[in-house]
Amino acid sequence: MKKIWNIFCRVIDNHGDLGVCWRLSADLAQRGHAVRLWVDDASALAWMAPHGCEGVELRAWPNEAALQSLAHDAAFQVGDVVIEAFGSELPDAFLALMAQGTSPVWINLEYLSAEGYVARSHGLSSPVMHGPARGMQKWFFFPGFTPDTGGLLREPNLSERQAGFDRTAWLRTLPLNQPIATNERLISLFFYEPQALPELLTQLIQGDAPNRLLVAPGRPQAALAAATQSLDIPEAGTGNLRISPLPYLSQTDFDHLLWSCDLNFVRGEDSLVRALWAGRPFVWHIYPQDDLAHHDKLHAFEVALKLPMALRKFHSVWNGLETGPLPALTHAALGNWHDWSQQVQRHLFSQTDLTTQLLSFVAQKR
Ligand code: TRH
Repeated sequence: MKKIWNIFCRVIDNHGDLGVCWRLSADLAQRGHAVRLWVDDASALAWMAPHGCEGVELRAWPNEAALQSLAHDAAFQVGDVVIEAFGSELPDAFLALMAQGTSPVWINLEYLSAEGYVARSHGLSSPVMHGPARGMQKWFFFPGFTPDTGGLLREPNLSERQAGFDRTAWLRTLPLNQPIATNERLISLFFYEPQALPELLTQLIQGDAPNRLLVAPGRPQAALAAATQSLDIPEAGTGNLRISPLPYLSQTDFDHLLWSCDLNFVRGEDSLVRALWAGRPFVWHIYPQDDLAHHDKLHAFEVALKLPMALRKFHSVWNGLETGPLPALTHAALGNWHDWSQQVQRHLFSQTDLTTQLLSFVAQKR
């Protein structure tokens, strides 16, 4: 049955908070639900989702005046579900609206991790003892990589889209500074500022095949410019390395990029999941935390998905947990990582996706 969902998203930094919330909103809408996405900074949607999505209503994060007018609007109903993404803390006046009449199912959607606490905490609730939502329950929903967690976002038509994808035609649509040659190994770059970047470039310059880097805008392009400068090489590459900056792509085209490359460097949360669905070799730059909590998170991920040894080593160096050298990106290594990526893709595809699980969860709680 069609439900009304409210998803609350605060953009902390980077693009992952909005990226995940948008994907979830669009997935729910495509399954026939009505979604209000409340965001404090929706500017990145101009490139992430330039055409919007039918069924998703974009709303500004409600300020005092907006909340007052909602409270006086007899036609406004909170609806069936409220999702507080990543502990985004709902305004008190909205909590007061939720407490009126039949309360919605209130869910805190957490960050993705393979650590043990995820399965232990997934689906637990916490009763609210104070404030305008006193007496209500808040449920904790944890995405994860195993069936005892909330799973991963994967829209129902994903394999169909992948089966119908024309790589050559799509690559031709990219506005590149130099055309791609047929024998080039394509590598997408989306990361923060990995210290091993100059070492990677040096390795690719001397590599066993011509390499083309397709570099995402923002921090990746800035980090790459700093690295080429430190190595004193041209920005467009040298030796077996060619470098092409990319514009921001829509989420749909970002998927296409990951499906087209022989190796994807991804980061954060959402691009990691999309790299897993691509079934191609990838290296993850994990979001760094000041207390180094990301070290355990990376380790748990490596264990959960049984990364091949050389790929684990690559991740340790890439994420600054070990010093170099980076394992060589040879044809043989990439072939081995490719086989592993395909296995992981199949394995994760066999599990129930996050939105399907969320729908059953809400149906049980309401
Ligand atoms: O941008 P991120 O580093 O976001 C991070 C993580 O989510 C992290 O866990 C969180 O704590 C932090 O933000 C605040 O990486 P992520 O998660 O991959 O999000 C990037 C989004 O941007 C993803 O939805 C893909 C999208 N994207 C495009 O749609 N087009 C593009 O061209 C690019 C480069 C990205």
